[in-house]
Amino acid sequence: MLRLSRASFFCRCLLSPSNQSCGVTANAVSGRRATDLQGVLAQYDGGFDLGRCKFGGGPGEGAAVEKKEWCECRLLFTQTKPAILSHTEETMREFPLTLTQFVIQSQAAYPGATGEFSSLLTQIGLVGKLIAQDLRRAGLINILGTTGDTNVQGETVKKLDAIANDDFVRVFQSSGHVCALASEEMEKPVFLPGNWPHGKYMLLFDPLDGSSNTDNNMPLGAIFSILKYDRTDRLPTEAELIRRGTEQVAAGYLLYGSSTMLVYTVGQGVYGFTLEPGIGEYLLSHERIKIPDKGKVYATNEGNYSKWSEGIKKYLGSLKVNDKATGRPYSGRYSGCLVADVHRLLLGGGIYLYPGEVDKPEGKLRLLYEANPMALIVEQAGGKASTGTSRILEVEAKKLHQRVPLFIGSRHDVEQAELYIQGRA
Ligand code: AFP
Repeated sequence: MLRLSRASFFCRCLLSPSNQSCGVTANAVSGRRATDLQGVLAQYDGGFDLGRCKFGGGPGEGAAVEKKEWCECRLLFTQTKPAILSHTEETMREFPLTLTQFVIQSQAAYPGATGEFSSLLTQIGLVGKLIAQDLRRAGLINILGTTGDTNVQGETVKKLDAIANDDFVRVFQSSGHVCALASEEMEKPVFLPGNWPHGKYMLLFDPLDGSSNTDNNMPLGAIFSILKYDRTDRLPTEAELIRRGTEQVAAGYLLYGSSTMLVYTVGQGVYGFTLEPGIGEYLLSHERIKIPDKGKVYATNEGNYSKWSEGIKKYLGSLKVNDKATGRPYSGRYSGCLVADVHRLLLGGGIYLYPGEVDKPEGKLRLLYEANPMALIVEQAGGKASTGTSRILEVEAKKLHQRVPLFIGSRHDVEQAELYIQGRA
């Protein structure tokens, strides 16, 4: 709670040629928040100068209105007596759409949509909340460190890897929407006869991306890729989960950083939602994310430099040249969590690269759980994702845990990397 002498509210007003003013009383405020506004005003023991109305959009302050027009307004109130106002009230504005509301609204564009997909996304959001809750308390309860096991990739399993994987499986076992699950942490897919034939989706996921960050309070993520399974005569087979990235019907990630975010695409742009912990809802915070065509940041584990091909070494060298005209040198930023690094690039541009090594040309990252979903997101945001020689989304998938080199980010930056790798620069 904090003491304020001024407060502001956002609202929508309908203006018309005969009424060009938004009005300065609560009664004149139209739009969704009118009731809230009156409710909030009623709580104050102070009077208000319902003063200035600033047009934030629409025709603009003082402009003539020729037809009926909606106008986003910011109303400024000056309190004449001190009162206690909560921070939420202070910042009250048009309430952003929740994830569910957004998906339902977008679904209206698809006449045949059943609502299953929106419910599936809500379940992913639920997994995110479960994991985020554990991560918030991880230093206080005994869930840091390793389980003592090694996964199918030959990597040490962190306790949180296992917990996150279990959360995905538990939630989707009883969701009804998914008939098969494949995870970076599970050698074999899990088929869910109880959800079939109703559940027509298949979910592939990396339950905890960047798990080397678990013990250091650094960012983590989860990545998901959604495929559709149309047959109704039998459950899918493992082979039917192994598809090209172009066949994904949706993809996204959860980012556990200073806030928890869910970012996804269904092939119609990229949308980001931030978890509002107070109400447990994901709210639309990043609409139609567009990646800049060129950035000034590169993200890579440069400790592997000596294992890379000459082309990749030359490309890295080119990013460090001091040349103001071409925006170089680039800054190096690497978190060890693909989700966090790609999220930074989506918003600010640049390139993430995890190349193959001379003795391990397939690289480290998993095609189906990491590269494909991130590639769909970045392409949908206007960027590019490449193996260095071809488009990630067109790579022929041959096995579930297949690895692939990855160059992903701003279009110009990825194209530059390709030139060096292919010996054309
Ligand atoms: P995990 O998903 O196994 O935790 O690996 C993380 C990751 O796949 C990706 O998120 C990182 O960018 C990359 O590997 C980090 O690998 P290095 O530790 O070799 O840099």
